[in-house]
Amino acid sequence: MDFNKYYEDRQKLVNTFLEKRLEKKGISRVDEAMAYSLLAGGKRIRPIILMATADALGVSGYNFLPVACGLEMIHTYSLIHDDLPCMDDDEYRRGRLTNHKVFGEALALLAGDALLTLAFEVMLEQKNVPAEVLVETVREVAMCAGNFGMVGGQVIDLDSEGRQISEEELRKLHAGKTGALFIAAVRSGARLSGAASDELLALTKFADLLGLAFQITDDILDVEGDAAQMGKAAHSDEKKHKSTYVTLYTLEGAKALAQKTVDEALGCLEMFGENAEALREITKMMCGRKS
Ligand code: GRG
Repeated sequence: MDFNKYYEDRQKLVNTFLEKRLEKKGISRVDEAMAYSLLAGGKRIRPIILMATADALGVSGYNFLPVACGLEMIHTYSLIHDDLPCMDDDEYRRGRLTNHKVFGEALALLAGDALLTLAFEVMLEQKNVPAEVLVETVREVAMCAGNFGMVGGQVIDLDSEGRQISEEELRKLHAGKTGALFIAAVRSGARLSGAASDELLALTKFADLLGLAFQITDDILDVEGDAAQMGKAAHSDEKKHKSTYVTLYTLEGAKALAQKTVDEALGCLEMFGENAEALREITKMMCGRKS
């Protein structure tokens, strides 16, 4: 398959959907702050994973843009809040100044809140799926985004600053902070496509391993990127005294673990045959693998 074209086509569709949806204005200037971050590029990985999961089940992922784009709104809200001074205090995101640097802290906070709530409005605009399937899908997305998932993981992250944590804690941290939205993307795509229970099970395992492999790769790239830039192996998370897969296993150990995890993730897709080609390519792209 021409994966670059596959990815670009879907990226364009997501961008167009998001732009159009934001044309419907609210009653205040918060709309500008929402659009600033939501339309600032971004790889759109989560919505594309949702669509590729539907494709793996033989259903066109194009059908599920509202739910897919809702996930991107939730992701963008989390980035805006994560960048705030009370969290990571970042200056740049997606190649431009962070939301609070441009609009101030109060408006950035509210832009994140409004994106989170708009996400649920947009997801519930999804047509052509049975109401009970949509309700269950959106309920699961909510769970993945909140204290059982992304927010919970972020809090574990805050609590782990300045100390080494165990592998178990690190796994829980990332399973929540990063992994939960990947699980939401895959399970939403699967549910909306009418997946059978064995398919849902295999895809959930795949999503869990994908999130883990993505995080290990991110930790490796963080070290290698900083080492290349500064000629030494002290990287940003290490400087903040955070535990990473590299601090836990060494660089070589983390690379071996990443490879094993990617292989296991790809193994979960075997039952879907050729239809899962896009999901395989996405996995390799996210985990820096050539083949
Ligand atoms: C504030 C509730 C709350 C949660 C924050 C997403 C997050 C949780 C923190 C962001 C910091 C971070 C590095 C998280 C790990 C996940 C990750 C690599 C996010 C970036 O996602 P990409 O690569 O970014 O998909 P784009 O910009 O392409 O969408």
